[in-house]
Amino acid sequence: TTSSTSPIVDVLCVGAGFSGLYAAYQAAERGWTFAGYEAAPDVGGTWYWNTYPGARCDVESIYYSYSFSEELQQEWTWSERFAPQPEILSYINHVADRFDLRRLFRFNTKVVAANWLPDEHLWEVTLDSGDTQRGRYLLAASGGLSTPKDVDVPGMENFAGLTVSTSRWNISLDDLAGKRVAVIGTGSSGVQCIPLIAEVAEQLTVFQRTPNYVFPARNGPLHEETIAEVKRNYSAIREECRHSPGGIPDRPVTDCAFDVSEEERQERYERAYERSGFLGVGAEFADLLTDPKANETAAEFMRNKIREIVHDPRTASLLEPHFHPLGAKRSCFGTDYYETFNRENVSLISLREEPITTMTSDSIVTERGSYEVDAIVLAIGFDAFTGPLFALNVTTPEAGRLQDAWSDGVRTYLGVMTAGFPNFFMIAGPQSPALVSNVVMTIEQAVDWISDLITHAKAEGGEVIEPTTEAQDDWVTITEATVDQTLFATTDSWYRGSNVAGKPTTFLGYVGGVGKYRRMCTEIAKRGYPGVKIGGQAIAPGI
Ligand code: NA7
Repeated sequence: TTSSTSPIVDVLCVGAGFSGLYAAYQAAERGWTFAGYEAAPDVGGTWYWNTYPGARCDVESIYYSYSFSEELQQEWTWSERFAPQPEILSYINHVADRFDLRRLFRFNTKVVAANWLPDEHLWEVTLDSGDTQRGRYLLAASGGLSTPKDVDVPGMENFAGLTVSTSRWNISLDDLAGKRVAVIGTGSSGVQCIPLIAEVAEQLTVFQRTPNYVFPARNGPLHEETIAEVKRNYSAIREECRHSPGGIPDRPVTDCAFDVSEEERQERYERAYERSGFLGVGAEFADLLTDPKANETAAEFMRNKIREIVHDPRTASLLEPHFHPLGAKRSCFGTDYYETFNRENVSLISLREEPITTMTSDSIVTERGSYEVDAIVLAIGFDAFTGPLFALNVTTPEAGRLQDAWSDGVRTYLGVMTAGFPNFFMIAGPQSPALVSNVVMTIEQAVDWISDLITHAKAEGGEVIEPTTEAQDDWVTITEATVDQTLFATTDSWYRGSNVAGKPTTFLGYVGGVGKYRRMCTEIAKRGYPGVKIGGQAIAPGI
């Protein structure tokens, strides 16, 4: 069929990960009809797909979880400081069942187009089956790190051995046992899977383009007393997270790297290195992300650690990050990452010394040599934030497609809406704090704010919601001015779209802090949403 006779719904939603499920929960709470679509066979979003060995969250599990239900946070118990992917996925499944949200989604179903019908004030989504569905509001809960980057490794199509991507992992670790394996990419995904693949592979060759800063994750079981303590104080902890810079409890530092002696600096880095996590080395002084010289002291501390851990001096020097400031590109948290390079069966190739020129059916060919392998693991990252949004082909007759409207870079109001696309909302979208925060906090805040705005508009009798161009321009200026003060602005990374060829450079997040952002959004709501046009008298019956 090319059309459907399903009744018009209030909310159309793409994605059944953390964002989509909470959006469904809020819709149900508010009595709105909801039609959700999910490409995967089940809930989970990025945690459904990223099942590679070692996949885990590097935000601590007690924070990286929903805060909206006291019962939920009391009944669920995390087993480790950093939850492994299977545990996060079972948590998401638990939430879906507990709040009866699964019925609100159609699985194995992709939204391939979304068109605004200006006369009806409705969105019409087209599904990969050809079916269509109409609804008043369109929520993109499609995630920031959900569209894998296109494979841009030369000659990949020639390779006849086993190929697997971390973001679409579909083999078992055993399938790599006794094989000569290559891993291409050393971001968080590569860093997490490399030590585990090394344990089973006959030979592992890591192809590294840019060495990153890898902190020891210091993962471990969560002790009963810790859990009891957290549960006793959960609502206070969550409140602290909501008003913190990163969506995790803060550890404020006000002094700068050169305010203290060299000796004290080293001691503090050591303690931070032991503590690890996002409040570790990279957050030890207030100026590490703004002053390159200060940053260099932390960077050099990490390089020393690498030289201490890795026995072979040449391998150690290739692993030393020299190409970007610490933290300006997403830092990684590993377990035995550098130690893995001391294994007999592991070697490291620097793609800066010898770029890949092509592949043959059984080898990776670089400018210096040829490496025979049985399997290639791609850990090359994502087309972050805009990839998943553009895949929806969101279109209005006036503004055209979202990707055309944003051809010179992303433009949003609060990372939530964009001018020219009425009733279209992004949850944890580009230019929101999602990028550099505990994203679950950002998701809850966004869903609450969007839902309140819709409630407000309904009460006003308006059903068309759109930000003004002026408010949007202001927000873009704020996000740029905020990031321009930091080393993020000058470092190539997926944060700025520089990992995807041809992607316009827009810093994809707001780095002013989760707490500050929340205050701004709350204030805007209190003032009756000045920046947002609410119009369109109700014309469709029944909603
Ligand atoms: P990332 O962090 O984007 O890492 C991708 C890695 O792959 C990185 O080391 C890249 O090197 C490398 N890469 C990408 N393309 C190529 C090609 N063509 N050839 C060789 N090497 C390549 O993705 P992850 O999946 O690890 O992590 C994404 C986020 O998920 C992470 O930040 C957390 O927030 C969770 P480069 O640095 O570009 O030189």
